[in-house]
Formats: sequence, structure tokens, C-alpha cells
Amino acid sequence: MTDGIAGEQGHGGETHQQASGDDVRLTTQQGVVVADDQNTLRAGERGPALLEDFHFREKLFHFDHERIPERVVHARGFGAHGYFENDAALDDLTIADPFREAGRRTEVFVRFSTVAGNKGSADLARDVRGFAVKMYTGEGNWDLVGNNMPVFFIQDAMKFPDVVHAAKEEPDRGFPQAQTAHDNFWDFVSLTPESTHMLLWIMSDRAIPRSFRFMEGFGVHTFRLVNAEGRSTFVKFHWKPKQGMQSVVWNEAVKINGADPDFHRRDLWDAIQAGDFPEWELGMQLFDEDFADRFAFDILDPTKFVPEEEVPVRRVGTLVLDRVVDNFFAETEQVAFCTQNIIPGIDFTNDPLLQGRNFSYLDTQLKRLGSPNFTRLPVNAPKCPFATFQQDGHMATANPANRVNYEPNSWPSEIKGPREDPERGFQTVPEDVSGPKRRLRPESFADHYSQARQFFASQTEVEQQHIIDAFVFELSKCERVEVRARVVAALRNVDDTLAGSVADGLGLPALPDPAPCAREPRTDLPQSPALSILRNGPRTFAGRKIGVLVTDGVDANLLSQLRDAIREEGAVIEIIAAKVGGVVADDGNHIEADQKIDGAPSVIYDAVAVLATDKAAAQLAALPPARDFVSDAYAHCKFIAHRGADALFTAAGVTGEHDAGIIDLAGDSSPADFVVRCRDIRYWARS
Ligand code: HDE
Repeated sequence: MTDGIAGEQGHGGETHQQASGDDVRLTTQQGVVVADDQNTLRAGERGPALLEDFHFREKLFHFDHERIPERVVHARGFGAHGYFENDAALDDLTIADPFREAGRRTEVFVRFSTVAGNKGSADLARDVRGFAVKMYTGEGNWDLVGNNMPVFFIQDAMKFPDVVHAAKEEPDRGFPQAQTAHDNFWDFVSLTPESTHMLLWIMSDRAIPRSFRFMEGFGVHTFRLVNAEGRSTFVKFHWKPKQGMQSVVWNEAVKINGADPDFHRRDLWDAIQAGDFPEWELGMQLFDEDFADRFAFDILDPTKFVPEEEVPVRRVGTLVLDRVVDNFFAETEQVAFCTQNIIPGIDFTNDPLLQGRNFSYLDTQLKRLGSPNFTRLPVNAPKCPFATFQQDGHMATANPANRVNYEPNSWPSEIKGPREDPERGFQTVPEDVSGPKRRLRPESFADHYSQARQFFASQTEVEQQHIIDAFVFELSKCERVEVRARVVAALRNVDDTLAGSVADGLGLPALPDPAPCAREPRTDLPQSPALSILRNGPRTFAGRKIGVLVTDGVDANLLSQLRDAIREEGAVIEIIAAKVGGVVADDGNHIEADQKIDGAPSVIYDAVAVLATDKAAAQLAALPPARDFVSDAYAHCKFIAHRGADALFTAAGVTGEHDAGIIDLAGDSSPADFVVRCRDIRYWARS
């Protein structure tokens, strides 16, 4: 802290807010103890309310003003605290504080989000996810405001309002909510060839992650790392989930949104509360000007990625989320990420989206939070010393207490305030910049299809089919046939099987001609296996959840073996029964249920088991949610273990020769064998 100038951190002053304990009395905001919080002050028992009731007026006034504007995009989000731990000093590359030495820990706050939906929308919308990280470093806050996909829809920030308007609700009717399956979105993107690559990503399973814990993150733009000599290296940032990647299938997503619209936030909350802290490795793709010149695409173009096979991702440290928020509003809602928040050792590039974002985020935070003093909110304030001459504004709580609020000044050192420091201060890379002022798209941004093709070609067959299905689903929701056809025309530049299958799924009468291209697409780009989720499966069931449907008479010994095997794997078990009161096992012991069958469809589990008796299975067979439990798990290619459940399986239509994804616990397979099979997450052969 420097000389007491505007340097106070955290909550200002000594207050006794929100004390807790048995003897705490309810007061007004002014500290006056309230005698009656149940009844307004009235003239007579049945008479009118009186204006002088200051407690009532203050209470309602405050309530009326509880909402702040939601984020214009990324409104629906969920955050958590944690830390980043650095593996080794990176001083050859950067002076950035988090990378100074091995083992250095930096506090972080991370907020995950969807983009299109409003604040109350469901978590499992088909959408790109925000992955925003605020690092409270020793030299200021560094915000890496990324997504779970490495590319974006547009090449120029000027188009951001258009793509967002087109994706969100249509303005006359105010729907559809949190989905791109409508005319406006597909109209816009089909007229914007640069979006094609991103379309492949959002129609892929990346757009319906199983949870925040199982998705990758990307800084998207090319940034710079800068070392002590001022030498800069280009960098693309990656977050690699240690839990492995995993997505749901579309039919599940639709049902999860009904069963548990908070599926993702609940998952993160539960995992952290259970001490199963999610972790990501921070990766860097590092390259120089020579590579940038050689690379097939422009490294400033945010609709392109650099394949990992071409520039490997160097793992430099680990992000751990180990603490949930104390208060959603104070932290998750009020956190204000700004791409402009960088620290010495990191710098921008001329990526035109990044340049535009650097204006937009500060501007949007002022609108949302209502005062330039949002930087003083505890979740936004730096945790290193800070000192400025800025003052006043709405909700100023940290104005300095002395006479000096400007520099240069000649006041004595006790009150003269802070000064700049050319040695330790932030330095911009002195890149040469010249050229005529013009509005244009560089020629080097003109290839809109080659990487879309590379992405599609790098997927497994199952994943390719999901992409095709997603295009067909979304375009089937478009009323205008010409919009559907225009998308297929663009897809013809990506892959003819893809375009043909989508046209077929839509029932288009004829395959349209390929859309005109600014540059002929390349067909020689090699596959990039890193782009496939299934090729990079988790090979563990840790962190996943099994739903076990039980009935009276359940084999207690078998259930306890299953419980042990699941725990051993680091996974979670939930017991489901026809009544939440639970069941009585064959040894006479009572077993608590976590869920009643109606509230626990199999879509909210990664694998399921049904442990019943012949008699009870026949009763379950009469319950539609129990039948759906089995038939959905089967349709979604989940691993299913069973014992004594034949009648239910028959009623659910899962009959005949069972496949290798269905494990009979009455036969040779043990609960431990079942859990080992679950490591594959899905039995795709069934699809
Ligand atoms: Fe954002 N974006 N964005 N964006 N963005 C916002 O800032 C914007 C872009 C991203 O959890 C807004 O606080 C423009 C790319 C995340 O609070 C706003 C452009 C990427 C979040 C804004 C982009 C992102 C935002 C709205 C095109 C991935 C949520 C609310 C040039 C690299 C952060 C807010 C959180 C939020 C503007 C494109 C990620 C309006 C103009 C590309 C994760 O300022």
C-alpha cells in the first residue's frame, strides 16, 4: 500500500454486517433494531398502510433494486475459487509473475458460462462455453477470458453485435431461448462464410459437455509472452482437464435440461464440496515469427487454430478449483472479467477480435455494475498492493483521506502518493506498425473452409454422425427452406459426405451447388487426432456418477460390493428407489434412497445399475419413469449393470441378446468388472 492513497483492499472500514449467532438482532440498514418484521404499520387493524413505516419502505426499496443488468452474452454462468500452481520457472519466455518459479501459487477465480441463454436458462443448451480465469497475481490481475472451443464465429469485432443478435431470441417474439435452432441464427451464419469452421465446433459434442470439469479451455487469440530482454514469443493458451474430456448426447441434453436445469453448476458445486477438486493443466503453444510466416493460416485470425500436432502444447502448471463461492451474487455475478487486464510479461497481438474485446469488456462492466468502482469489489480487487489517484464516482468507498489527488506534486513523502516506475511498470512490445487507414479484411483471412474440413475429418465416425444429426436438428427448426439450402451449400466446401447427409436428413429435393469461395479450400491438411473427444477419452471413471435403482429385497451384499467398487474408482453412487424413503434389503436393513425414480432419470448419470428382485422388478415395470430409466440408458449407449431386473428390461424394450455394454451381475461379472467397463464411458458399438 502506498501512502494511504486509494489503496484499501476488500471490504472498506470496520462494520458489523451479517453477524451471526443466537443473540443477533434484526436492524434496519441504519442499525435501528426492528421490533416487528411481520406486519406493516397500519392506521387501525384493517386500515391503510402508513408512509412513515421506514422499515417497510427501506426493505421494499432494497428488494426492488436487487437485480443488476445481466451480461448481454454469457449471462448464465457459475464460478469457483482456486489456485494456479506453476511447474517450473519460465524466465526464458516471460517475466509474468505466475511463471516466476517452480511451485509458485496464484489465487484464481474461474467463471464458466453459456453464451446465448439468459440468466435463468438451462445449463445444457447447445452452445460454446465461456471459460474465464482471473488470476490475482503479485503484479496485478490477469484475466484470460476464453472459451471451450479454440475458434470463433467472426473475424472482426464489428460483427459481434450481429452474430449475438442473430443467435439470441428473435426480437419480435422473444424466443427461442438459449438455442441457435432458429432462422435468424442460420440466416446470418449462412451469409457469413467465416463462421463455417465454428459451426462445425458448435454442432459437435464440444457444445454439450457432460460438465465444466470435463471440457477443455482455450484463450483463442494469439497472445505474446515477453521476457526480461523484451523478446516476445507468440503463445496460444490451453486448459486441459485432468479428468479427461466427456460430452453427453443430444437426446440426453434435452432431457437433462428438464430433469435438472442446473446440471453443470450442481456438478461443479458437488465435486468441490466433496473434495474432488477439478484440475486443468495450463498448456502453451509457443511459436515465433518464422512459424507464423510459414503457417498455412494467419495467426491473427480467430477463426483458425494451430493444430497441436504442428505446435505441441507445453504443459506449464495446474489450475485447481477448491472452493465454492460464499455468495453467488457477490462473486459469480459481480466478477468483472476484462480482456484488457494483462500483466507485465504478457501482451496483446493485433487479432482484430481481441482488439475489439479490449474496448467492450470494460464498457459492459460499467453498464452491469453501475460504477467505475466495480474494481473495488472484493472479487475484482487485486490482491497485490495497488495505488491510484482515481477517486469518487458512484459507491466510492475507498477515497484517500488526505489533501493530494494528483501528480506530479511537491508534497512531503507521507502524503505525496504513488509514482510511476519505468523499471517494473507494464511495457508494451514496441512492434512497428504502419499502413494506410482502411476498413478491410486481410487476404490472409480468406480461407474459410479448410480447417472446418480438417476438424470434421479428425472426428471418429460416431462424432461425425453427431455433427450431422445436430445440423439436421437445428436446420429442421428453420422455417425458410432457402436458409437450410444455403447452409448445405457452405457445407459442400467442407465435406461432401457431411453436406450430402445433412441434405438427406433435411429432405432437400436437390443438393445445392457449393457456395462461392473467396479461396479454394485445401484438401491436404492432415487429421488432428487432438480434436476428437472420443479419441482422447478419459480412460477412468473417476469423478463420474452411477445411479443405482434398487427395490425391496435388494441383495445387500451385492450392493455393498458395488458401492465399494465405485468408491475405489473415485466415482460417486446415488441410490434411487420408487419412494425416497428407501427400501429394505434382503438382510432386513433399511437403505436410504438419495432420489425418487421420477426425479432421477438415467440421463443425469454416467452409468446405471438396477438391483431388484423378480417380484419387485415386475412392479417397477409398471412405472413409466422406471422404464424410461432403462430404455434411455440403453439408447444413450450407457453401461448398465443388472440383477433381478428382467421384467423391467422387457417392459423397457431392452430384450433379446444383451450386448457387451450390459453387465449381468447374476452371471460371471462382478461389480468391480462393471466399474472397469464404465471407464470407456459409453458402449458406442450399440449406436
Ligand atoms: Fe466475449 N464478451 N466478446 N468473447 N466473453 C463478454 O463481457 C465480446 C469473445 C467471453 O464469465 C461481455 O462481462 C466481443 C471471444 C467470455 O463474466 C462483452 C467479442 C471469446 C465472457 C463481450 C467477444 C469470448 C464474455 C459480456 C468479439 C473467447 C464471459 C459480459 C470481438 C475467447 C465472462 C461481459 C464472464 C463476455 C464482448 C468475443 C469469451 C459484451 C465484443 C472470441 C468467457 O463485453
